[in-house]
Amino acid sequence: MAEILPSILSPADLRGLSPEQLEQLAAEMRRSLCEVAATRTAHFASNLGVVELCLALHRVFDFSRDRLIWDTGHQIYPHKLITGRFARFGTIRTKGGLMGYPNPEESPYDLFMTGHAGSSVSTALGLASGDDLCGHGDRRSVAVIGDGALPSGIVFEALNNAGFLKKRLLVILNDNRMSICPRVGALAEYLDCIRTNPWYRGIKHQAGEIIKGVPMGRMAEPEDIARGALFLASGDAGFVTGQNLAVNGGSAFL
Ligand SMILES: Cc1ncc(C[n+]2csc(CCOP(=O)(O)OP(=O)(O)O)c2C)c(N)n1
Repeated sequence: MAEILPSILSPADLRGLSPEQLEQLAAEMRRSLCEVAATRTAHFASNLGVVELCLALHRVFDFSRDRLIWDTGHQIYPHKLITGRFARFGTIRTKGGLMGYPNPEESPYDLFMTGHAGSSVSTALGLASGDDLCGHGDRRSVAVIGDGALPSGIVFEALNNAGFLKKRLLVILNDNRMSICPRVGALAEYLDCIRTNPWYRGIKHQAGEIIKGVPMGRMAEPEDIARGALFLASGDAGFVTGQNLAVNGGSAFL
């Protein structure tokens, strides 16, 4: 029986939760996902893999003003659970029920109806550009994209454009080594290369050791936190685009 999840009517309700409560909430969200997947065909693994990421994003940003685009949109269930749709969550992917993808008619936290892979980066970049033009430069724009969608041509066009325009844009790569099937290709090999690079592994281990010594509640393993922090810390010297690209190995970071 979920105790915390029913009380999360909007992401603002996450703010008062302790690390332990957040951990419990993540478990309750996973249970809800399992209950749905037990009764119908639904996207499952991709949703289980972004529960902590979703909580972290909604804690750090205020998406009633900031912009969040989930690439493709098939991993949006945790986001739906904490943006006022828990009570109707049992109707997802049924006639007349919640959509299995973003739907602006359901919530102001879903900015566009999507389903095709690869459009998140250009959309988030467009939103950041529009916000700048309208004098809302304080709004942050975030795209979350999987390693399966990343090699899309339009993503590379958008990254190219983003590096040139130098907008305030955060692109989070959810690298779980899976697309619809195990991912293949040169970019996949490149990502594996980064992950196994001795320099990167060494510095991640060292940063993890430092984090272990810090007395604080955590939702993730110290090395996972270190991985997220390392890429977030890369700042303007960023990884691919000249912006920030955070790499998440499919589990929690921040
Ligand atoms: C243009 C387009 N081509 C193919 C698909 C089918 N498709 C659905 S999800 C997905 C990618 C899934 O992999 P990834 O982006 O790594 O996300 P994950 O499920 O691993 O979180 C694809 C190719 C699609 N939605 N749109």
